[in-house]
Amino acid sequence: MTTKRMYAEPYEFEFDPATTALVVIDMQRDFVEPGGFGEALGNDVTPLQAVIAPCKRVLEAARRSAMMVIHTREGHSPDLADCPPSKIVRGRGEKRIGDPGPMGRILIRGEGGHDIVPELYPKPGEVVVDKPGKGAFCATDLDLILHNRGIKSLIVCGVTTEVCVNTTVREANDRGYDCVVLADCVGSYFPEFQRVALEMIKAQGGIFGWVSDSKRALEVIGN
Ligand code: C5J
Repeated sequence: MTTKRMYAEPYEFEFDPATTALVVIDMQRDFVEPGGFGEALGNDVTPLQAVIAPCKRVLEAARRSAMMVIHTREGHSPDLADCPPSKIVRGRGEKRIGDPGPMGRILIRGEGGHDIVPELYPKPGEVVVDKPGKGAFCATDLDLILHNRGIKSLIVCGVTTEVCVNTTVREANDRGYDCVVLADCVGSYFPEFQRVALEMIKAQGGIFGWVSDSKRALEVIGN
């Protein structure tokens, strides 16, 4: 066992790379690019694009060090059988899940918008978890996949900080995983939510986990 220590808040994040996975949450065109689900909900997607470059640096370091890499994608089957009706109507927007958009049907598996941005595209051998909800453990095999590989710690990147990142970290924490969230590798449409969502994770002695950043992570991953 090799113990590495990453500078983090509220205190150092200790992990063994052999039992750690990098989890890249929902870096899909539907959230990050114009014309997708994020924009259909009324958001300006440009703040999320800033996350791509630091995520890519961490992803490449994880690949070089042979760390387990998991990508998640939020979305639904074409018949919407796995989409709660409440999720479809929520927001009362003009464009809804399943409607046609410039990148195909919004948030539907197999459509262009549902796919991961080219810069962070999964390599063969990396796990891709398709999830119908915000949390990556809800109605997926993620816990089983992590258990089978002996994973105990998660380094978390992706979007959005207050929705799918926060939900997944909370789910993971309740299942006994130690999570560190890299602040510049997670993004929100709202600066205030970005700040508060990260505060919530590390508050009360790390009630849900730790917060660090890509620079600190790169200092220890693969070294
Ligand atoms: C949202 C997500 N924000 N991936 N999904 O609806 O955070």
